[in-house]
Amino acid sequence: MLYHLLYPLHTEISIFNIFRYITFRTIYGSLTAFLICLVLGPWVIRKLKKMQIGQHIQDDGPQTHLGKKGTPTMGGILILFSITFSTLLWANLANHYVGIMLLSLFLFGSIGIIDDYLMQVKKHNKGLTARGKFLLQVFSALVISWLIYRCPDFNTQLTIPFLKNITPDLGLWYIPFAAIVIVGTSNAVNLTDGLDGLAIGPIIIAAVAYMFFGYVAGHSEIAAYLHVKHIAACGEMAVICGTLAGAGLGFLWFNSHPAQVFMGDSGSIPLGAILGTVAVITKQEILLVVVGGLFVIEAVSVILQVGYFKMTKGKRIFRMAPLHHHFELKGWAEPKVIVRFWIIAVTLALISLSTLKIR
Ligand code: 57M
Repeated sequence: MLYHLLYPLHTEISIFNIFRYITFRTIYGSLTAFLICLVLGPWVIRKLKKMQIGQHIQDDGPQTHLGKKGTPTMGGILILFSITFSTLLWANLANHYVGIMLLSLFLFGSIGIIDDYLMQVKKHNKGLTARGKFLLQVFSALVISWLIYRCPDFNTQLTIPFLKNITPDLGLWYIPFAAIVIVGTSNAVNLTDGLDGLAIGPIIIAAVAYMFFGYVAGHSEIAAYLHVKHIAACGEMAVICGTLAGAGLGFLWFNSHPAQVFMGDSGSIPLGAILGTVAVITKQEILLVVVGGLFVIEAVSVILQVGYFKMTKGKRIFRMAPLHHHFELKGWAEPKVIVRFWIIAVTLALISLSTLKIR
């Protein structure tokens, strides 16, 4: 909004020229989202407590989690509001990719909110059924992928990390491929969200990495220098990733151990989905396996554990899946697991950024 309201005035008031710059809008977009979370956080937590939206803790998990009973959940709505408000304020709303990102946030946010609402407010045992939730995610992801596919400046070639000359063209198959990326990331983030700050930390880290990818792809000279496909409209992804990182930091203020609030499905499902969406738009879809490598590790630990458990009728590879529970049961203190997982996420993000140069 500020871009549309103030930038046109730059011919009379030259300082408004600054609203043209993506770097400026990214920084202030992230600060705005951060401040909204920080200021509204205590009020939202009080409201959630008043509405008795408190986490039920399963007693089959690590015993240390029993003390978390009643911690308000659904804090994701605070993140969703901050990202949306800040994006509306700082992004170029005429940019088609900005619209698609907001739609992705809305569709997946609605799935998460409905799930939490049924579980927390209606006290409906497990919220949406796993099948119902999955079908809604697939449908939403197909809509988003189709919209991206239709964008005139979007191509359906894959970017293979480290190999700049190999770019297989998926054509129409790009739509189901992109949908798998989006649904997969949404669910992997959801599985990771099981310790204080464990999911939001790597989300912030991945958002910062994609902020760079979006900026580079959107800048004709830098893109040419790094041999990255130039997509002018992609630059605005930096602004949105900035709002995601800022909102994430603001939420972490309250979600850091010992957490005063959990994000719930209202947070984990849409945040994973918009990471998947931005990876597709910036044409760094496959690299998401590295950028969000921590989410992949957590999801793979569940697949292996469940598969092995079924095959062997009750035997386990890990003490408990997802992997963070394994380390907890080995006796690591919760903050140690969290910070070590963050360290892995930062390392993976750095490796992924190096692909801009090594190719
Ligand atoms: C949701 N939810 C957390 C919170 C958060 C197939 C199976 C592996 C699925 C998996 C599962 O259900 N995962 C998805 C995980 C829960 O957090 C809530 O859920 C939201 C995210 N959707 O925002 O609202 C608990 O996590 C803890 N938490 C924190 N801090 C946070 O900031 O401490 C969350 C956020 C919260 C809180 O304790 O209550 C969760 O873990 O339930 N299932 C599992 O993860 C279960 N694993 C399991 O059964 N493993 C089996 C295999 C064979 C399937 C095994 O390894 O033996 C574990 N979860 C629980 N008990 N609660 C283990 C058993």
